[in-house]
Amino acid sequence: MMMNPALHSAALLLLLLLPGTLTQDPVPIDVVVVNSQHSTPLTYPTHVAHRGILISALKRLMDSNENFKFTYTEDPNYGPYLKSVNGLAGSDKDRTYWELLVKTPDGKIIRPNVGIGCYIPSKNEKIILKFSKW
Ligand code: B12
Repeated sequence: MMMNPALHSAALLLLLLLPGTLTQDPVPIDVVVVNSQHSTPLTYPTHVAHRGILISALKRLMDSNENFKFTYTEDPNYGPYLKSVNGLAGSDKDRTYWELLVKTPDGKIIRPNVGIGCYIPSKNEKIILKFSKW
């Protein structure tokens, strides 16, 4: 049986478009470390896979840049908890922690309601790791 010509060209178009839809470009982001003890924030340009989670970008950044390091603990309910950045750890005694903030390209600062294991960064976001008090 012959294929309908319109269907045939639609199928052909789909085949041509498929590689582009299957492979997605990495998403560029900045990781910004803010610690009031340092006057200027440190900015690390990096990237995350399309729809990838923040912790994977932080791990890749740590592997590729000796000036960035972080540690985390595993919470039984909420997953990875960001414990230290560049050698400075949050402490229950001092009521300090690394707060996760995000500056979107339009300049808004949001405080995600999930941690580094769940947050999915979008293109050109500044991921702010801010040493804070609670
Ligand atoms: C108090 C609290 C905090 C305090 C904890 C201080 C302390 N050591 O006691 C501080 C201010 C540090 C905090 C921080 C954050 N929190 Co909080 N926190 C809570 C809250 C209100 C109560 C937790 C509690 O004391 N439970 C009672 C104790 C007995 O149980 P527990 O299991 O031992 O509690 C521990 C965990 O909850 C852990 N914890 C607290 N927050 C978070 C967040 C993440 C991602 C992880 C892995 C662990 C964790 O700290 C508690 C004490 O050790 C809950 C909401 C709720 N009502 O449960 C949100 C909650 C757990 N936090 C939440 C979030 C999102 C955060 C932040 C990511 C916010 C941000 N954008 O910065 C950060 C963590 C950043 C990081 N460093 O990884 C979310 C987690 C949701 C999710 N699926 O990821 C919750 C559910 C609130 C919400 N938005 O709905 N948090």
